[in-house]
Order: sequence, then structure tokens, then C-alpha cells
Amino acid sequence: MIVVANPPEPDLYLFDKLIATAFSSSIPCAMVVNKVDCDLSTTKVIRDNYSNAVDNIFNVSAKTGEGVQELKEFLKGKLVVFSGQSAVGKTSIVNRLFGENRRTGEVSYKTQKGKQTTTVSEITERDGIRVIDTPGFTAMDIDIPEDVFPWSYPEFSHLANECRFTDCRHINEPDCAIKTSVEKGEIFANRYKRYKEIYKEIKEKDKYDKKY
Ligand SMILES: Nc1nc2c(ncn2[C@@H]2O[C@H](COP(=O)(O)OP(=O)(O)OP(=O)(O)O)[C@@H](O)[C@H]2O)c(=O)[nH]1
Ligand SMILES: [Mg+2]
Ligand SMILES: [Zn+2]
Repeated sequence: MIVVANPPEPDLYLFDKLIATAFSSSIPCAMVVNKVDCDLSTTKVIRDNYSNAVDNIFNVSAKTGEGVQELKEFLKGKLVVFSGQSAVGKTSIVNRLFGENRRTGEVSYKTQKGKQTTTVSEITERDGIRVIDTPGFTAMDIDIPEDVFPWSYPEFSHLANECRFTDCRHINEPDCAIKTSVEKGEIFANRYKRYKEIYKEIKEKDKYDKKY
């Protein structure tokens, strides 16, 4: 489960990589937009970019408790990992869900980033739910092979057989079903734009790995 909020400024590249990594490992993925008591614009950004890429999107406030009951119902019987940037409120949500009192931190006024309050992953088992709270992070290396990455996007996968070339990377190939779908507005344009950037990043990394 990817936890998102503003502040800190949402890093959509990071979410793209997390979703691709989960999907290519067959791990179901949902998102939680926290801090809706102080910011509502992020809920739209996340919906636009990810509504056809993740199983569910929950809008909550760990501060007021809004939306937390609905999230709790969804989590019943599941083992879930809370991951995301520092200071989005992962620990605060765990506290609100179970009446815990784990240490939470702030967003730094100067950098507008979190302060890495949680330093080790911890599991809470209660009410038929198992949640692993993890330390926040700011960047991640993507470890998906260049030929697998083009099929690591959930909303691309149902078009898998419609590109002219079976090994289509959806970049410059003719008759690419993904590009057509972007033009039709079925795949969100900014998400595709970032897809091309991340693909480039993986290619660069492969080149480097081969060289050294
Ligand atoms: N306004 C508002 N602030 C919140 C909410 N949830 C958490 N916060 C604040 O956000 C800050 C960070 O919360 P944490 O729960 O420590 O965030 P975290 O994601 O666990 O951070 P790391 O452990 O560093 O990864 C704290 O100052 C919280 O009080 C919310 O729903 N609304
Ligand atoms: Mg924490
Ligand atoms: Zn294609």
C-alpha cells in the first residue's frame, strides 16, 4: 500500500516505480492519500494518474479520522506493507487504526521533506489485520529488466497482444496499442510521459552494468 500526502511534495516517479515493481511481482497494490484535512488537490492528482493502475485509492486523514474506518474494513484479513515518502503519515495512520502511540515526526520547514522518523520496519497485528510500517524513503532504484518493464504497467497489460510487435517497448514503434490508447485519453498522458523517462533510466543502467 503506497501512502501519499502533501506535504511532502508527492513524487510520482517514485509511485510509478513502486507500482511497476509490485505488479511485476504479482503483489496487489492500493494507495492511501492522507492529510485530506489540509489538502484536497492531491486526491485528484492521484485519481487522474492511478485510478486504472491500482486496485483501490483511499482518501483519509489520520488527524481527524476521516476515511479511516473504510480503510480498516478493506485491510481486514490482509497482510499489508505501508510504504512511501517520509512524513506522509504512515505511522500516524497505524496509530489511528489501532489506537497505538508510535513516534511520529514532522515535515522540515526548510526542505519540505520528512525527517525519517521511523527507522526500522515494525509489524502490528490487531483486529485481524497485519500492517508493516516501514521507514520512509526519497528515491528507489528500479530493478526490472528492460524487456519486462513495458509490461509492468497494470493499465497497459490488457493491451498486451495489440501492439504490432510482440516485443514492443511502446516508445517509437509503429502500430503501438499503448500510444493509441494514450492519444485516446484512456491511458493518462503524464503517466505515459514518465513511463518513457523511466524506461530510458533502465536502459542507461543496463548499459552501465554491461560496461563495468
Ligand atoms: N494535517 C495532518 N497532518 C498529519 C496527518 N497525518 C500525519 N500528519 C503529520 O505528518 C507528520 C508525519 O507523520 P508520520 O506519521 O511520522 O509520517 P511517516 O510517514 O511515518 O514518516 P517516516 O516515519 O519518517 O517515514 C506528523 O507531524 C504528523 O502529525 C493528517 O492526516 N493530517
Ligand atoms: Mg513513520
Ligand atoms: Zn506498444
